[in-house]
Amino acid sequence: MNIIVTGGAGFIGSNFIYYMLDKYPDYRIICLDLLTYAGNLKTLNKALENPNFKFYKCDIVDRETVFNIFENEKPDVVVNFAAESHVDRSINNPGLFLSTNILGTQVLMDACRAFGNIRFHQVSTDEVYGDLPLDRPDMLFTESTPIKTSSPYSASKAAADLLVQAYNRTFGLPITISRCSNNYGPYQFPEKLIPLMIARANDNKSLPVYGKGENVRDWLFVEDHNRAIDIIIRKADVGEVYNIGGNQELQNIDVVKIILDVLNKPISLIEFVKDRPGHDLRYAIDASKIKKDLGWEPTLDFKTGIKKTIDWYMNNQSWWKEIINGEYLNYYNEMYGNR
Ligand code: NAD
Ligand code: TDX
Repeated sequence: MNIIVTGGAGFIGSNFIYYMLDKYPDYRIICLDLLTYAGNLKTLNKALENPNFKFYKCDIVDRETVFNIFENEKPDVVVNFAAESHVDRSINNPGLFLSTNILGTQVLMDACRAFGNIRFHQVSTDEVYGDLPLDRPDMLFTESTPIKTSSPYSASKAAADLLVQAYNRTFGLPITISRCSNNYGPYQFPEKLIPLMIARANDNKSLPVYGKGENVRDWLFVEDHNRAIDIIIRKADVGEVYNIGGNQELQNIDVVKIILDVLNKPISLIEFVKDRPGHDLRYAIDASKIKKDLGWEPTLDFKTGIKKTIDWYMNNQSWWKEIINGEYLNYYNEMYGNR
């Protein structure tokens, strides 16, 4: 089996590559990644030593290069992780999100059509459903919840998600889609809530919590997400859409307090800052369809997963410190300078 993994130098994609190389020693994994600010080739150092792994620095929007790679590599399956993925950046620069997330997905699906109707898996997100009220714990996103987005990021992911469904209906492309809740774990870029708070708390810096910290996210350990994708690409029927969630809903303020507690740092590091515009209130997933059809369930609760994650960040400080010493510093001032 030859699998093209796009966005494999980023957080979830790199974890997926290691998961697959470990589980299927005879599979070939071909990674396409543009190495934007969020992609880090160092993350793939160990994979690069494996003869069954190949890396191409490639923009998924670049049709000619993508088609050449497909022609040479003859993939059986494509898993599309590549995306601009940070909501705050999409508020500052929506155009890039529309290009990568929508047009890049189109180019990849055109290549799948051109080289033999290759199976295509789209890594979508629960953010396509918009948000749920804070005072209705009974409400959950199901796969038939209407698409209703809040940020340029989620709108671009929703457009891609719909385009993938359209390619199935119009052209018969064999697709599947997964819509997952918030991931955490090793190799997450320290601009997202959990790694940002771990890195800053470790350095005794203030922890910027948006608004009152009341917003709720459902947290899933990254390996549980990748195990679900593996099951979907091997077992799911063509055309199916699956929600994936951890069933671990927490308010942001509680996530930050747990991190402070594990790191033995004072609560006084928390600083409430101006809220994110259009900030989604609550995400919560009904993942009963994937359990019923494919037998997938999350294995790690948040308490266990966050300890593993904090251990990883403490044992791999050079990975995130090198990021923070680079472009990240300018980015941080751009985002938080006026808050
Ligand atoms: P990430 O930002 O860590 O990684 C994205 C990767 O895509 C990077 O390596 C980057 O270099 C690459 N990339 C960006 N633009 C590209 C382009 N034009 N061509 C080729 N490569 C490009 O993101 P992540 O958190 O790992 O998310 C991966 C996917 O999962 C995304 O599609 C995201 O929407 C989705 N998702 C993420 C979460 C989450 O909690 N992180 C939850 C649900 C869904
Ligand atoms: O500094 C911060 N302070 C803060 O309070 C940051 C970076 C975030 N937050 C809040 C905003 C959110 O309510 O924490 C929550 C999580 O924020 P992010 O880590 O930016 O994630 P989110 O906006 O929930 O989106 C994530 O989950 C869905 C991923 O980034 C998306 O790619 C995925 O689709």
